[in-house]
Amino acid sequence: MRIRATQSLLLISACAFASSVQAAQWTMATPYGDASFHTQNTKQFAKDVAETTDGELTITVHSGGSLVAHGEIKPSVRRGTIDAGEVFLSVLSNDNPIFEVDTLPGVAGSYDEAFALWQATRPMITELFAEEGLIPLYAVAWPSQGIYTSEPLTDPAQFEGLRVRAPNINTQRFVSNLGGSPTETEESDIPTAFSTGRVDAMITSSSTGNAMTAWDYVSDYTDANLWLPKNIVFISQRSFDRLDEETQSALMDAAARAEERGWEASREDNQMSLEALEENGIAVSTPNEEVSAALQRAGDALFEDWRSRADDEAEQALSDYREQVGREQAGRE
Ligand code: PCA
Repeated sequence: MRIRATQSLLLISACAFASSVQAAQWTMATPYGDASFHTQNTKQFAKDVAETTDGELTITVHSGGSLVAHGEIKPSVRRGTIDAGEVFLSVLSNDNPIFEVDTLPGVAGSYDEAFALWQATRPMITELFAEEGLIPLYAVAWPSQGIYTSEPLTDPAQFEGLRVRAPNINTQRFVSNLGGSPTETEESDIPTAFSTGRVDAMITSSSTGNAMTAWDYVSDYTDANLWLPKNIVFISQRSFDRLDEETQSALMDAAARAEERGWEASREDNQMSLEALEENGIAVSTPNEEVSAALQRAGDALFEDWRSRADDEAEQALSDYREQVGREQAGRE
């Protein structure tokens, strides 16, 4: 009897040991800091995964570019150095113009349209990621992009020579089309870019303005509703294949919940951030007619440039989207 008890104890501890050996521990990198609702959502996703898999999969999220620089996140997941990553989707535009379709003015001007654009482009984006051994899990939009300046933006001539911080190549092109001088700067480098006098203005969202305490550097926010760009969260196919089926499906379920929660959080964060900007002395306004017309011209040129680079599949995804939301024109409405 005693011997049997000891044997079963041994058996139990052997099982516990085996399952702890099998439990997967993933590393994930995001360029955005803890003040961002994206990072908070992603950390919630990791928590959700750990809970719903009973610890079979734990994901440690390294935020603020602390582990891997933004440009290295996708290559690192591809190589298997890390298991998962989050990036600003449009920074991948050198790989394919479809990745920057969400940074074109006049394509999607509301959360509903931005979500429909994600649905229409998701199959193509998933295919392109699969070619690199990657699986997209979910994507979440930032609030719409606007312009931060250190004086009221009332005349398009103010763009002449203005050094504007932009988060991706397409936004840099947009700034050039306006006559400004663009600089690509990571979100986390915004305070330094302003305090060292490298930039005078920036294009980003209410959320990033708030998270980066824009009132320390600028006085005005022109809420121009330029576009609603997305972050995408993805994993390595190889890491995924090593999970058992139950864990895989818990992971995918948590990803679907993260997507839903993230879009909601984005709307809420937009409201909250606009209020925070105003409370801290930033004058928030919408563009006047002259500025609007200049933004429209710069946007049209940007769109033509995109078309000249996009392949048939990307064009098709865009026209599927347009058909779905009943939006014919490239122009802003
Ligand atoms: N914030 C990020 C991406 C878009 C946004 O609103 C940034 O400015 O870098």
